[in-house]
Amino acid sequence: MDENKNLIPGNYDASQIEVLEGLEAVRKRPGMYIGTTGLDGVHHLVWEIVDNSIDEAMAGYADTIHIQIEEDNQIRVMDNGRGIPVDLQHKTGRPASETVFTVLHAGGKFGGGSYKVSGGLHGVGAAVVNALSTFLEYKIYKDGKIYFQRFERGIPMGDMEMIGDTDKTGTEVTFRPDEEIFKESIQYNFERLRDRVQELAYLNRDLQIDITDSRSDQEPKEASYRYSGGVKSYTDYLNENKDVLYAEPVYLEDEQDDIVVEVALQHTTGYHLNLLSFTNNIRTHEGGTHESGFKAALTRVINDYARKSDFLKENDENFLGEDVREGLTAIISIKHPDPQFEGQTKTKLGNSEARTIVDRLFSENFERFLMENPKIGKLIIEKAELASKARVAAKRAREVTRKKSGLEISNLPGKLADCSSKDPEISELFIVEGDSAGGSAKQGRSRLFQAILPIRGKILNVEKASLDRILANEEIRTLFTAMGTGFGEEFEADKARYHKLIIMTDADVDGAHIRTLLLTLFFRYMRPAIDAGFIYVAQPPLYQVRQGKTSVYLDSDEALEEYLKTIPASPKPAVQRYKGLGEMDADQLWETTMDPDTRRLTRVDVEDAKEADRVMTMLMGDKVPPRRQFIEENARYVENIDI
Ligand code: TSJ
Repeated sequence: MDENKNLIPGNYDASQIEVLEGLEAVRKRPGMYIGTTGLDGVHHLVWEIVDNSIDEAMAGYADTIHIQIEEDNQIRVMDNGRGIPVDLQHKTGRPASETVFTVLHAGGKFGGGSYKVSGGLHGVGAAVVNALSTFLEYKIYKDGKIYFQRFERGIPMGDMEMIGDTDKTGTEVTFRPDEEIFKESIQYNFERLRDRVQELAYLNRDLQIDITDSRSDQEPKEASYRYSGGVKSYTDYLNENKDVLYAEPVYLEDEQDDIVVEVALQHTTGYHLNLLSFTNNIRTHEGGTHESGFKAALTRVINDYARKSDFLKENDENFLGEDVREGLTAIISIKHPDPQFEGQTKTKLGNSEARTIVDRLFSENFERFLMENPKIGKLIIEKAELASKARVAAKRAREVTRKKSGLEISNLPGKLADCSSKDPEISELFIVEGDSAGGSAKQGRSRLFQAILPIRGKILNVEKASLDRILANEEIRTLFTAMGTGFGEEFEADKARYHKLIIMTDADVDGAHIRTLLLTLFFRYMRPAIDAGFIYVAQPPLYQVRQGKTSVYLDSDEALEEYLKTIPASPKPAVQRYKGLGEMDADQLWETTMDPDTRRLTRVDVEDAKEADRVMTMLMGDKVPPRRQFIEENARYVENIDI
């Protein structure tokens, strides 16, 4: 092709100057287009490109996508779709494909072709990726030919060229994020990209997506996904380690006015709702019309079915939504030509017709499913029935707890040694394992702002227990009453009587187990307290070394070994290993673990609590194989664990 026709240098016209100005704007304010210039921004570029291939697949023209991370963090995305149109456009005289990569917001709406449904909160287009890359090259396989063009920092290095023949069709784009823009790092996190690739494969049934990582400074990695069950397979995956009420997830699907809805659901024997909703492959964290339609329709159809099949008698009350959702895992995926995203984080679907179509899907298909599968219908209803009974019992128990949870000390549990301060900001509640450590803690504490609640043995495992049983547990009731916050959905963080809740357990496996149990409890029923940063773990030492008049506390075998190397051989150091907090006297406990000037506390974040919850689910769930595997892998650490 003719050199002089290049955008740069020479042959400027108004539209080409506009193009250059557009690219310059993107490089000047990258944050405006992709949010951040951290690693998230780098990953954003990848999804920006991959979304186009997903769109082609959703339109039914592609079924395979490859993503290759290559040397120097260049990345290649390929699909076997129709290939981006290459025809010359009247207005600009440029090939449509060049426009895609140089004009902001041109993607998908050129060359006459545009998609009904398009992925992406992203959707800022390939031109933004191009502008923020040191280089970008495309190869288009189309009509028996291969077309090629290269850009550097968004600027064409030549016209599109025909470089060969082919019998394939598809699009291949290779680019490298510009470290002048992404100053933190352009090192992709393979695992993060892989997890989203897997999610995309679940959300787009039968679409094959491969991802490989062949950067020479890392281990080679690869993953490949294709699910013929789509969101139904996703539900299976989410329930992999759980006990399910019926073997196969229920799958429902409908299409109307170019809106596609898919729902998969399966009840487990657990107590928690796990509901994931998506619109055009984007997770709708804040829910919206599709989710509320789902909840309303599920409740209505199950109640209707329970009446028709005489499970609910004339005078029985209807099940509430929370009853039919207890232990439910569900995925709602909707593909919509014109989604309206609302809410704080723009992850709430606003389209009212989404509610209508989900509602219809349930009225027609779920009702029929229950009629045709009465055994499953019975299991679902029996589960709802148990849930509703537990709900009524819990309400009664809660009323009792609430009456007892006034702020007057006279109403507080007897085992609690409260502090004298009434100022939550400075007040601390130590939850201490065992009566003897509890005794030392009560003696050693600063009574002004430190309260002590000893708990005995292992508290009830919250994973296996329903709400009414959790509340019936003495130890747990005491804890919630002492905190003054209520719990679960009625939790009120601003009622907290202490802004530090400190878990103080032994530095052994049993201590770790009790800590895991407590964190699981907080994760499930006091989540806002974790978010508010109220939960801490105390770090008691493992060793005390005395030599002459000096005494030093140490945390680990390694620290002990290191320390012993640094001190003189005589007089002979005396090493004491604390098996439990109970072995420390009141002064030692104060000095090592409770005194704000010398103690070490670790604040618990949601990730810590989530991990505890995950371990707990595995250890305590009814499924034996994952539990056995975990115990085998961690035999060294869990030899004493009592499960
Ligand atoms: F974003 C992008 F441009 F960089 C990009 C686009 C990157 C990658 C990896 C793939 C794609 C892409 C685009 N794959 N498939 C398509 N298809 C079209 O653009 C296309 C093809 C044909 C027609 C038509 O109406 O004939 C319409 C379109 C939108």
